Amino acid sequence: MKALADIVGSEHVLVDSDVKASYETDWTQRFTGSAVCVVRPGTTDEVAAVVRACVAEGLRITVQGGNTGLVGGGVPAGGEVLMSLTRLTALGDVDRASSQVTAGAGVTLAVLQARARDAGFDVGVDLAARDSATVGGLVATNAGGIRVLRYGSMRQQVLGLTAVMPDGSVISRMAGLEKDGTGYDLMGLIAGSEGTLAVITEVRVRLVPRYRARAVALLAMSSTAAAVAVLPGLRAALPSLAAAELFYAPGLALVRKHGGLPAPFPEEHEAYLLVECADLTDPTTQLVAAVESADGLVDARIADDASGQRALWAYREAHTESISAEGVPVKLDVSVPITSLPALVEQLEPVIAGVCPGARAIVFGHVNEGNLHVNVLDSGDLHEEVTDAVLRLVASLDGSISSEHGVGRAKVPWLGLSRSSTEIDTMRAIKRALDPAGTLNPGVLFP
Ligand code: 2HG
Ligand code: ZN
Repeated sequence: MKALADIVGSEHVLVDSDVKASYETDWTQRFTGSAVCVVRPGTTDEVAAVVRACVAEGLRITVQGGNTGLVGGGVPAGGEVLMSLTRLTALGDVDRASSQVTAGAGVTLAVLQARARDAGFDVGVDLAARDSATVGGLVATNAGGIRVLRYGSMRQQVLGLTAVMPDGSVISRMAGLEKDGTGYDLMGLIAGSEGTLAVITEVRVRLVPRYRARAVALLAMSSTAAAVAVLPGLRAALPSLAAAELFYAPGLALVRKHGGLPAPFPEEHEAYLLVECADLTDPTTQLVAAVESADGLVDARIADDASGQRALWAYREAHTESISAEGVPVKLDVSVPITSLPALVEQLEPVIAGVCPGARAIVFGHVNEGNLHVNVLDSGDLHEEVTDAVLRLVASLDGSISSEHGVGRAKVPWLGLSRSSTEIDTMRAIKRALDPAGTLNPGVLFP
């Protein structure tokens, strides 16, 4: 501890159990583990020195950003040094010539968005945890969110990284080169590696144009299949399409209960599709024209002003918090080929009821990517059985057991459902090559 205090200052080494506690449990309250201490470096050099000091002591490190991850990847298994990166808040000016900005790993998404928007740009990734989720965590988990349809996931926004390797050496490629054909894509490898290969301390982020003119529609659809079928037409007719989100009556009921929100429609419907367009000029007319003749459309609400749009988005964005207000859910973030989405939705309930009759499934997600967030409440001590049943169903439909939240600790035993043994061996070989001592994020990703 003395060695760490010498590097970061004793005020940034937390050993008191009350002070450590908030770092040791994840946002969902499902995952918890005790750290020998929490260390809060403030620069890349300090991160590198902390890593070297831990290696010298034979200590392992759990890396944490905003602690908004939902698979337990940012909390220790037990006995690690927990390295929190929230003090890495340096944020550069927007570089207009390249449409890029440099952000420290601890900058929150909301702060990054504000910096981009002040300069007439925007960030290509957005998600409900924007006020706490950090740039480093977003890259480390290759976060997705509500704009993937238009701009891709976080990895696609990364044009440069500074990262501390497991031996304390530093890789820094921050020139923001749009093209770089010099060998292996190390940045792409580190992005999405869930802190198992390197500690990201700084990111060169791609910015996108800021489109102020927005239109949001909440569509009541006759079925999941209808919601899926409407998408190709929307994508073709609306180059300004920026989001397409799916939810159902049980989730809507929880959001209304906990948020005190009015019913969006006089009647309950099979499926709800929230669509947003963003453009230089008002996209409302095009959006209305594109949706009005859609098969399976039962009712619709369109909002062309900011407060109406926020009100419609609240039905979708308040899902996570409303579910947690009911209890600690089993969170299963999965994706299937889009054509299999209706089959997945149809089979979820009977499959869950088969292993845990009293459980309640709240399902919502990002329809364009075939990405559903299956949240299961009231599963008692059957969360492993529920997880197993749902992930096997997903695998049977050629899906992925983790779409955008990562594997973390939560899904380690099921990795083999989505990755072949050759793939897992290859990933292990990379891990061994870069981190032979297993210093970074033990217990995450690999068994
Ligand atoms: C979202 O899409 C997040 O809102 C959270 O990925 C999903 O709470 C969840 O299960
Ligand atoms: Zn999501």
